[in-house]
Amino acid sequence: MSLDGEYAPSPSQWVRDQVALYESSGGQKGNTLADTGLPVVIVTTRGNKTGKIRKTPLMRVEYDGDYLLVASKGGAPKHPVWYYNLQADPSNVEVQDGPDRFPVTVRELDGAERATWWQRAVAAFPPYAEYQEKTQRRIPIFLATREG
Ligand code: F42
Repeated sequence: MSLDGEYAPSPSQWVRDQVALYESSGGQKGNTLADTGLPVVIVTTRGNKTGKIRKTPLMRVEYDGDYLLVASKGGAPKHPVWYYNLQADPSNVEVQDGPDRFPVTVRELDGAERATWWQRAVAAFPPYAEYQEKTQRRIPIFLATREG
């Protein structure tokens, strides 16, 4: 499967603006979260209902070459819908980290592995802990490993 096709920008203006700046600058601009200065990656998926290309900025959580995708959505009561895109097609996902863009395969984490990676996520972006406090749902996290 590929990730060619019609790009459908986010309905959130600040999100689609960040994606546009990130991509147009080759990852040199728009690569941090506003006033935090903390690094951001762009995750590309295929919409599991429309088949359109979706691009989602996420906080950069990286360890030993692997990345973690945290479906926090600020602690909202429902998962972000990109969660369902990952579930539907876990081996058809791309990550852009600064200038580097590469295909990954994702899998949702559970158990001890999840606990280890959740610590790494909170270390990279402490508000994740507050978001989890804020919602009854368990925030899903996906390990993204490079292909090949
Ligand atoms: N969100 C996080 O969850 N975690 C983060 O670490 C994070 C960091 C971050 C940093 C910078 C920034 O600018 C944004 C950041 N966000 C972070 C917000 C993130 O980029 C998303 O905006 C947020 O997680 C919500 O994701 P969402 O996929 O729920 O977005 C909605 C608003 C959306 O785009 N909806 C579209 C629409 O038209 O309403 C549909 C999107 C879609 O994928 N549709 C699928 C399709 O088939 O096309 C169907 C999906 C389905 O099954 O319903």
